[in-house]
Amino acid sequence: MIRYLTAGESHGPQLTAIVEGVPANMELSAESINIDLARRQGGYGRGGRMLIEKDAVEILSGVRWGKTIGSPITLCIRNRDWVNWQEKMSPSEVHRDEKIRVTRSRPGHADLPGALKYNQHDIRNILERSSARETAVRVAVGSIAKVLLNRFGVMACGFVTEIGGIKAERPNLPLRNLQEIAALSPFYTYDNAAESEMIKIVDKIKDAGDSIGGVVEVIVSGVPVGLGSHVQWDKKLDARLAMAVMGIQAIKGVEIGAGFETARLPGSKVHDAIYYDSSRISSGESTGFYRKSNNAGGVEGGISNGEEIMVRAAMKPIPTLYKPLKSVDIISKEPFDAVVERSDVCAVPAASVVAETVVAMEIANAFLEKFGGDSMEEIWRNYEGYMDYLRTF
Ligand code: EPS
Repeated sequence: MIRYLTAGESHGPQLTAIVEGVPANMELSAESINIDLARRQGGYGRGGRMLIEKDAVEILSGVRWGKTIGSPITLCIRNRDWVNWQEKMSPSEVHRDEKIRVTRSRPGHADLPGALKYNQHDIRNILERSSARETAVRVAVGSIAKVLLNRFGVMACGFVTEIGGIKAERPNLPLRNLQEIAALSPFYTYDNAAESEMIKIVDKIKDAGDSIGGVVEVIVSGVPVGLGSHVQWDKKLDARLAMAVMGIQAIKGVEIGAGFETARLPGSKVHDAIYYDSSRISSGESTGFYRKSNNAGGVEGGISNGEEIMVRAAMKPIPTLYKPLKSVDIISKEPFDAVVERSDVCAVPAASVVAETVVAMEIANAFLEKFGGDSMEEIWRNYEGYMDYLRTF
């Protein structure tokens, strides 16, 4: 199984991750990871910081001559803004300057609970790490998982499906086509009509000095039946996906398949009937069992059922507002109106890329749990053996 940790502050020198458990002999390049990093930086509604940063990953260990070697992979993304923060973020005592302390806690951020918890009287010591800047390196990590999954025909794609109440309709097209449409959309959505409404609402919100949230969706195709397990709560695939997605900054709700809608419908309209057609096996499927609907979102009893995995997440509006919100100074205890100099109006498109990559990491881990091996060749043998067995079931 793959495990990883990230480190780094938003205005520190770099973001770092150490990723252990990636099998040997997998082709991996910085260029392929950089494609996802660029996607995360794009999308309509980003603020001034994205004009400064141009994220590029450096691979510092674990890859040799274009292939993984089984050792921990170290990833690094340098912060270009660091040149402006070297003294303000210096690890050295000589640069201490109490005059630049941040004491005004911003509602909706980790500022106040973090300052109280860690006994910090400079909120910068909290906000630097709670910042969504950290998601850059999480995308780089998840991008490795995508490469692994792609080798086995598993594809994860993130989309924006709602901005400020404007909902996108999913066209009846294969995932590959949806991905192509979203790649050309400034909102990373598959519904062109909804997209123009989304642009209008973000412009309006920006002019009003406000911010706006939305819903992102990750669809994963090609996931074999049998990942995750019903036998223990923390082995359930849906539980693991929910944790990974909820771990993204500003996410306030997660649903699988029809999600909250299942609470409003009778069972006959919720559960997906099961059918069997043996000719599916001869046309390349691993099993003849199939469904005509997918309200379960590809997971039954915590186990993947062979249908598309579908995860959706609600992102709250970014809490840093140009429009002041009431708060209290942590030193003087005086009330003030929180003001900011720089923020994104809407980062939902970026969140769709982050969600895509963290979902890919969870699926990859469940995949390795089932088919695990130390090299890609060993995983292939395990995977093929299981597929052969499924076809004869
Ligand atoms: C963020 C605040 C902004 C965002 C940042 C997340 O940064 P700054 O304070 O430097 O203007 O741009 O997002 C990123 C830098 C990024 O790469 O996504 C925050 O407070 O979370």
